[in-house]
Amino acid sequence: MKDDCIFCKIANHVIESDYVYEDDLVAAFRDMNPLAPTHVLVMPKEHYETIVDGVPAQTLAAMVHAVEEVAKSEGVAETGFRVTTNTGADAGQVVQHLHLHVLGGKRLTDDLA
Ligand code: DGP
Repeated sequence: MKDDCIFCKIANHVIESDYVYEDDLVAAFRDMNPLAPTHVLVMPKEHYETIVDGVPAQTLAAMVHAVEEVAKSEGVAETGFRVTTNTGADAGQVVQHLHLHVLGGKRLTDDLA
């Protein structure tokens, strides 16, 4: 855990949040500025800055599993949803702790770029 990282603190319950899924490796909680009816952040409990920061395969698999669990529990697995991860400055990454955005619950726009 990185002491000055807000997502480390939330993922490890140093600060509590609105969790929707959790296991040994991963936590998922609602984004504080939701862009869609479902906007959940899925992240590892260990600190990695981005998806290209040497994340172990087991952790990546746990994150994908968490996406499936969240999509099902949020009711968007059938209707459709989007998974994104902002990586670095050009993508506008604000929090430097790897996280996947799970967005759904409405018809999403095409403007990914
Ligand atoms: P980005 O790093 O660009 O993927 O954006 C970070 C996202 O994390 C943004 O949608 C807002 C959200 N966020 C930032 N700080 C907190 C927080 O303390 N709690 C929650 N629930 N969400 C946060």
